Amino acid sequence: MIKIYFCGSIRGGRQLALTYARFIQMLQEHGKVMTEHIGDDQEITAKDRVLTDREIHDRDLQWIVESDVVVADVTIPSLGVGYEIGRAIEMGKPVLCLFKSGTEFILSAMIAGSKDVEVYDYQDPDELKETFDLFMAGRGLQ
Ligand code: 6IA
Repeated sequence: MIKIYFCGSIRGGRQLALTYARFIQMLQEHGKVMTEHIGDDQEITAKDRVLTDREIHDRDLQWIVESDVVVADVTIPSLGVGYEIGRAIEMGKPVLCLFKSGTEFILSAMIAGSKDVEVYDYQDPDELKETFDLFMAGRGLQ
């Protein structure tokens, strides 16, 4: 089973938490999602409040090392998500970025302009079902 690291904003803002939860559900059809908690506010506060920032950073980075692919919702600007994408690129991981159109947010040129990531716009998460199929299949991961 492939390992998928899903990135979504935490301290950057939680407005899209339900969208993250849907993406995680969809990705679970393809493999093990290392960061199931990103869609779940209660889980984040319950579990991660007992971890220090250093522990969160080191654990998450280790999960990226272990993952086959990284999928990031990049709609809400988040330092953590941007950092994870940069580290994943340096590790040579395939990175798929998802950007919700029609919001107040404008995607950073550092993501929109990177040749090392694929960016897909969506309005409803379910529109990206086929994209996930192709992305996973295209890398011979299924
Ligand atoms: O800068 P941000 O907080 O928005 O960064 C979010 C990204 O960093 C996510 O993709 C996560 O993988 C990672 N990350 C940041 N904070 C955490 C966290 N606990 N737990 C897991 N992953 C994290 C913070 C809990 C705290 C708000 C009580």
